[in-house]
Amino acid sequence: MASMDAEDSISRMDDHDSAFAPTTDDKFTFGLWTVGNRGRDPFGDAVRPPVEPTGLVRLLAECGAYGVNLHDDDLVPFGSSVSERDRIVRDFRAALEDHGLCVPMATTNLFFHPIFKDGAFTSNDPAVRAFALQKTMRAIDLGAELGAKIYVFWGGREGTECDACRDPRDAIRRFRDAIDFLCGYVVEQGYGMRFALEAKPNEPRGDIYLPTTGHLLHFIETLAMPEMVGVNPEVAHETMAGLSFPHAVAQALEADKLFHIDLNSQKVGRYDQDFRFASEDPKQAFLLVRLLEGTARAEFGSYPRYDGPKHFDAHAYRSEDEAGVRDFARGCMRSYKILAARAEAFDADPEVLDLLAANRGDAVDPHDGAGWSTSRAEGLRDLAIDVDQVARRGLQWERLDQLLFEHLTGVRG
Ligand code: GLT
Ligand code: MN
Ligand code: MN
Repeated sequence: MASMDAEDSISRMDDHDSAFAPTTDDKFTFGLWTVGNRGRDPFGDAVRPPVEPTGLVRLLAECGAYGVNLHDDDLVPFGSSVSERDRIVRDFRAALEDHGLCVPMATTNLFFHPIFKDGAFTSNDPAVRAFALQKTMRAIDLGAELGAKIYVFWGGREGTECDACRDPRDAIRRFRDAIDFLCGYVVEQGYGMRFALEAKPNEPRGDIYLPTTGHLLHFIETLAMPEMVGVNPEVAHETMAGLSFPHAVAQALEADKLFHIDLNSQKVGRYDQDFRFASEDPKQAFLLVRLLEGTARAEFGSYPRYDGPKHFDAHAYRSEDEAGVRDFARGCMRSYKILAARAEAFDADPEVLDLLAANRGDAVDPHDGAGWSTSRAEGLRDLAIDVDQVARRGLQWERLDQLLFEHLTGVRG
């Protein structure tokens, strides 16, 4: 009898585990710079040995990832000859093929080389701006060769410590000129790529221009080809700014601009921590996954599931060796899937549905949500609303939030 119980519990564990195993449909991706991160920080040297890009492809495939993203320099070291480049790309493509991984996103390293010490596209120096464009055109060619359909722009050095050095309007104008030019390049080459801009408020600069996803969403509308450009919000970056990440993502989704997403975890008020997904902020992560998976029943129908790649832009703690890097990568994907299951259960809970339905208030304006009309204005002028009665009503969001906690912790559902 005892052994039956043991067998049962093992098979239940297997079922449970396979429910959270990553599949191609999840589109989970990692950057070469994430699993390849060697743990160097401003105060200490690398703690892990370097791993070749082909080795990282193998590691990711073994962990169950769908794709791998890269900066130009992650794959082809800065200053490589054309023949070295071609050999590296050939070997990398062979590794992708062998392990069944794709490259959904590529980007340019416009922050590491000393030439970018005071910006790339926004630098005051025309030679720096020209070099940044030249490097990006080559990196876009590399991305296209590897099949990338999303191209990310993270302006890590596009900022300042000494604000008197340029008018921030010049920086914005120069950044616009660069993106407009590169949109033209992609169209002319016929690459069929879309751009995703990534905001960060500071680090490595004192202040970075266009510091949040909201700033970028407006900036995009001022571009020559706004339809080609969306955003790549990152959990850590919006959290560093003290803002709600799910709200930033919701605004991007609502505007049809969520082209890509960088998932990780972050404590408010710290340096860019890039921790394993959901490790620091399980409630925010739950709300984010709920939003991306579209489990919430919307008031006027339902919102679609986000279908793009889910990129873990994070890295293992500095305490880890290669086995720890695998724990980190598996943990990111597993936590996402656990939260997706929890969100599904929360949104199917009859008590949750009742609370949401019961606390919408009574319909009073027959044209609610219909925007402006003269007749609506006239109707609203004459509408009798029992202000005291409406104001008195308790909404039960305490109960709803407690239910969320209980689903999140697995106590319920
Ligand atoms: C860098 C940064 C990330 C960006 C990458 C893309 S590079 O690691 O911290 O947030 O997404 O350039
Ligand atoms: Mn990022
Ligand atoms: Mn980050």
